[in-house]
Amino acid sequence: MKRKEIEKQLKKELDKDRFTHTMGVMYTAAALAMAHGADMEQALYAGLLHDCAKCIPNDEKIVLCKKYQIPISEAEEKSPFLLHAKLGAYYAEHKYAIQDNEILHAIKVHTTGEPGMNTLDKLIYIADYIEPNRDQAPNLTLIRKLAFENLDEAMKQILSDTLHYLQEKGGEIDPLTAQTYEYFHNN
Ligand code: DGI
Ligand code: FE
Ligand code: FE
Repeated sequence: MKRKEIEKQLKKELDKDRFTHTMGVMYTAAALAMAHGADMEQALYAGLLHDCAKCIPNDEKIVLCKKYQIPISEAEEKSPFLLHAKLGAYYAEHKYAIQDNEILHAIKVHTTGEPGMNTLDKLIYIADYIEPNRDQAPNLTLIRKLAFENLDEAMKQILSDTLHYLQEKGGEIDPLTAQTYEYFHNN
């Protein structure tokens, strides 16, 4: 589907704040692609679709993953909201007819990250965290600057802050999040 058509559809499927966030991620990802010489079209599509499954109720996410034979990890069973990433990649492919596997992969790993993430994966992960409507996270001014200078340094800082946040609020840490932290801090 064309970007404008997808946008129109998402405006109906997402709540107002989520749609505003989505547009913020789309344009921030595009700006990051410009800064780092990456493919802007891929960044726009992945940014636009990254949270397309976010507004489905959690119990329904589990039902839908089973229906589409999307594997549910132990961490996702405990924190079903995490499934919006995998389910989002599924919808991007099957509902929004995205055939580019790199776009689908960036959507799939946008919440936990993954060791060995490629440039597009990082652009989306970072854009999701720094888009202009975000205002809760610590170090946002620093991370926004880092993001346009060095993607790996921005990844490091976001992963440190995310792990601290999860430890403080007692959130279940998905092993993938911990492995991604290790990957960026030991390479
Ligand atoms: O969907 P968004 O809110 O735009 O952003 P997201 O998909 O990156 O989700 C952000 C939330 O995910 C944030 O509150 C931190 C949380 N998160 C990231 N890694 C993990 C995690 N939550 C749990 N429980 N476990 C994780 O490993
Ligand atoms: Fe998300
Ligand atoms: Fe998001």
